[in-house]
Amino acid sequence: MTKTPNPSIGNGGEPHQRADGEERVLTTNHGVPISDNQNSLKSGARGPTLIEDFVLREKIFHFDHERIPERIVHARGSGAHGVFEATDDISDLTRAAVFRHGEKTEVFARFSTVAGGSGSVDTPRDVRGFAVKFYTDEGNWDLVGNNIPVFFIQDAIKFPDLIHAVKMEADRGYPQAGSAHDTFWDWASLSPESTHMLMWAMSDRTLPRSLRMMEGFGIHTFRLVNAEGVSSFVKFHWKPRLGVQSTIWDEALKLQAADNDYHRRDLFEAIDSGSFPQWDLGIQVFDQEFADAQPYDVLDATKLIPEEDIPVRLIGTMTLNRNVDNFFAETEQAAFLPSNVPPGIDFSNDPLLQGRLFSYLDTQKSRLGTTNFHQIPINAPRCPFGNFQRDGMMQTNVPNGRANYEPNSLAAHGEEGGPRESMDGFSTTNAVTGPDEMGDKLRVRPESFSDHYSQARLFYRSQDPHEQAHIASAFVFELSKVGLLDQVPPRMVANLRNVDEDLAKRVAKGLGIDLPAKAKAAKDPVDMDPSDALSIHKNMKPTLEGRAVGILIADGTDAVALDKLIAAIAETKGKSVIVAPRVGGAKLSNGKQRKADGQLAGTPSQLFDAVAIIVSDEGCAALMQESAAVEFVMNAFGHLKAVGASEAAQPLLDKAGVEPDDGILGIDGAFVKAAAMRFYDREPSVRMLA
Ligand code: HDD
Repeated sequence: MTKTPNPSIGNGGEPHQRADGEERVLTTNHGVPISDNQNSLKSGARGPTLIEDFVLREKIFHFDHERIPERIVHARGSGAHGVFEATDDISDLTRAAVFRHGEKTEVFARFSTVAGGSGSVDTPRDVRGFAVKFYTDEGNWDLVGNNIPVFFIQDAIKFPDLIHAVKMEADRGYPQAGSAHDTFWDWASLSPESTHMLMWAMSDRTLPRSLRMMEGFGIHTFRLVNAEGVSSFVKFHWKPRLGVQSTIWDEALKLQAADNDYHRRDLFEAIDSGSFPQWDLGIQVFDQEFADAQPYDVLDATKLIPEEDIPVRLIGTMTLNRNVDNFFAETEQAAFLPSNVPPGIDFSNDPLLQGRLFSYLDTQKSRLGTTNFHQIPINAPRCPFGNFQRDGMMQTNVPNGRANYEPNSLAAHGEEGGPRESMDGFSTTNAVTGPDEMGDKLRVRPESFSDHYSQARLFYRSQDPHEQAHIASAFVFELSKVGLLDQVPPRMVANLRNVDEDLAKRVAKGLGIDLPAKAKAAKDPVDMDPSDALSIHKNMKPTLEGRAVGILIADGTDAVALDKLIAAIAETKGKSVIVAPRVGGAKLSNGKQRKADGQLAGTPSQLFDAVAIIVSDEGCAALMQESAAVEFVMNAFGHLKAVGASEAAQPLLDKAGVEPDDGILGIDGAFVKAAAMRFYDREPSVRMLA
């Protein structure tokens, strides 16, 4: 379905005011043509600048105000436009137009880190935001989630404390974009409800390989409401078509040095090259009877519903197919509000969600400066919209007539009476369905929210041994950065004893502390059946699609072998990136110069999913003198990647400490297959894990 232009937008309904390349006269903001934009107006060639110079003053005045407050959380983000197509008929569950079978809806998605400022790096250990704005025919729906299906806290009133604790410390202004510091772990160790989320945060989920390879989750229980007003509970999931993939910690650290914009660049370049990332939207639908039968509360955002209990039903696909034209106008000014729901989607009483319904509307006023932020093109609905709200800062609408109140009878006099309420409009579902959902005013946490450890245990025990080792090691690393507060690491380990004794022992050993007494749990944890869906490794997609192989060449590289490898990689939809010691590339065996995509010194192997080294004896000898070449191979090996090498490259592999295993191959089909995988069994030979 094509969308009609929105007459409420100041630029005549075009969602974007594009600046095209046609030659136009440079003017002031008020349209006065400018004859000299390079020199300010002075009294004499070397004299003082005149205040009369409105060209200078306007230019500097505007520049002085070009920044707006960054988001208090999720300040660093990357966005893209796309389309959502509903692929299943769920009209029995919801009347939302966005889910009409075959319906196509424009979307804007923004992915973010949480703790760092807008200029921070892309690859810290951090949760990723996964926010999608659907411009539906019935108004905007914002699904503002994360790449992890649970959250740190159960009640919105704790959010400012969580965020103050995790962001840079108040007095010293560091660390930026990381949780490995005193205040975060002080707070976390005193907040047992965060334990489940901490297990996810310490897993490789917080080290995504690409924004295109992350799952997304709406987290809260929401409601779907059908045309008869009957509601069902629902949890939303995004499943990436490229599979879920993460980096490992050492790789993430080195990525920070290699490319601060690793994820932003990856997303932009993928879309730019026509390789459009896709996610399937899935739902877990359940009723009150199911909710009542669970050992956890579905209104508690620190809990998930195992996919083995309620399978995820795929109902649509999102394709991101257009980069933003302007980062500030679109990505920075995008305002997401969990309170944006169209008819057919509704909230539950999850107290975290309820608090969010207020916070996001409120924050936009301080970030974007006006209650009219919804008129900014990236935020404006694509369907017609209007009401009797008027005026305010930066009002860009020019409503006609006298109708700015309601009810009115102006139409009876032939005047414009304005919009009317609709019987089909949003109506709130009767929210009282479960026990304790109405009654006395109480400032309490329900008893059903008191089990903080069972699902943390479920998550840990659902991981494979490599993933468990990564979690234990991440706890050790993070807690090792707690500098001044000696009481914090033992207190955290005391909590972990409720999750898994072995995990607690590994962390204590890694920290070199005695195993503390087990923390008293508000409710004793129970063993749940492990869920394979929670593991990345058990669900790895063996594909090179969307991935890149770095091919290191040097003078004398076999031209035929190189072309053959590039063709084989392209066949699997992978990308080849040629790396050479010099910017100009290398002279191949056929005497021809082959241009490189990246110079070795600035293109380390952490940027790739696998590496190949195709060199002659002469080329290998030259690379042996380059520490960057040795590190290229050493890090690929250390980051558990496939390494394909021509025979002549062996001395370089030896110098880099590469030992034979299933991932160390020649330059052939077996390498291309292996390039899509990671070799976790290699890890104990390259680093000591907890
Ligand atoms: Fe939040 C931004 C996700 C709890 C208050 N949040 C923000 C963004 C994402 C999330 C993805 C960035 C949106 C964008 O790209 O602009 N937040 C979550 C999730 C939560 C959550 C998945 C729990 C399930 N948030 C949460 C609570 C509060 C907030 C409990 C406050 C009570 N969040 C905010 C905020 C932000 C925000 C301060 C900062 C910028 C913005 O809203 O627009 O209002």
